[in-house]
Amino acid sequence: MAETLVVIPTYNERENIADIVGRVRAATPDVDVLVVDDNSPDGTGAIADGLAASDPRVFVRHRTAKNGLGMAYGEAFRWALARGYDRIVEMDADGSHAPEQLPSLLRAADAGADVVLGSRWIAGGGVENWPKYRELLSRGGSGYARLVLGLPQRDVTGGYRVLTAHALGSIRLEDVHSQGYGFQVDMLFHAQRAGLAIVEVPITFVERERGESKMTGGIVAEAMLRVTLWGIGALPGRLRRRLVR
Ligand SMILES: Nc1nc2c(ncn2[C@@H]2O[C@H](COP(=O)(O)OP(=O)(O)O)[C@@H](O)[C@H]2O)c(=O)[nH]1
Ligand SMILES: [Mg+2]
Repeated sequence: MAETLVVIPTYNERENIADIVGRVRAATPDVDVLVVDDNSPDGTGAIADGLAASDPRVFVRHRTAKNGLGMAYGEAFRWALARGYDRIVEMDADGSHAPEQLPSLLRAADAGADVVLGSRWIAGGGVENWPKYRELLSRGGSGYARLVLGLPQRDVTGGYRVLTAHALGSIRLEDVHSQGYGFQVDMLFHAQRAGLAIVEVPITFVERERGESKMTGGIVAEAMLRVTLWGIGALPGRLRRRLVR
C-alpha cells in the first residue's frame, strides 16, 4: 500500500479546518494529514493541534509568519520525503477541493502518473459559485502560461494535485522560488521539463462558503511576471527543438 500524505496549508481558516480534516479522514481513511499553518492570527494552528491530539494520523507544522503557499508546501514536501511517504496531495483548506474526489486522483497515480492535476478545465471538470472574474482570471492565467511556457495541460494553476515521491525527487525544490500561487505553475513547469508523466483528472472546484480568500493582485502580478520571465528564458531551447524537428 502506498503511504499517502494530504498537505493542507492554512492561513486564517478557523471556520474550515476541522471540517476539511474530518472530510479527508472520512473519504480516505488510510491517508495521513499534515496541516501547515503560517501562525494564523485567528487561532487555526491551535485548532489543528487539537485535531492532531485526538487523531494519530493528523500532524501540524507551525511556521512563524505568512510566507506564501510556495514556502509552506516546500516545508511540507521536505517533511514528507524525510518520513518516507510515497505520495503527497496538495489540497486547500476551504472546501474548494472536495476530499470525496481524492480517490479518483489517487487512482490516476496508481495507474502510473507521477503528477496528477485536479483539472477544472477539461471535460467533466468545472467550478461552482465562482465569481465570473475569478473564472476568467483562472482560464486566462492558464491560457497565458500554456502559451508562454508551451505547457500542454489545460489547468496549470490549480492547487488540487497528487505528487509522487519520485516526482518530488526529480524536481529541484530549491529551484522553485515562487512565493504565491505562481508556485503551482512553477512546479508544473519543472515537472514537465523533468519528463514526468503528468495526468489531468476532472474536478469540481467549489468556492469557499466561510472565511476569506487570500488571493491578491500582488500574487497574480508575481505569477504573471515570473511566467513571462521563464517563457523568455525557455525560448532558445524551444526554438532549437523546433528547428531540429
Ligand atoms: N500556510 C499558508 N497557507 C496559505 C497562504 N495563503 C493561502 N493559504 C492557504 O491556501 C489555500 C488557498 O487559499 P485561498 O485563499 O482559498 O485561495 P483562492 O481559493 O485562490 O481564493 C487555503 O487553504 C489558504 O488558507 C500562506 O501564505 N500560507
Ligand atoms: Mg479558496
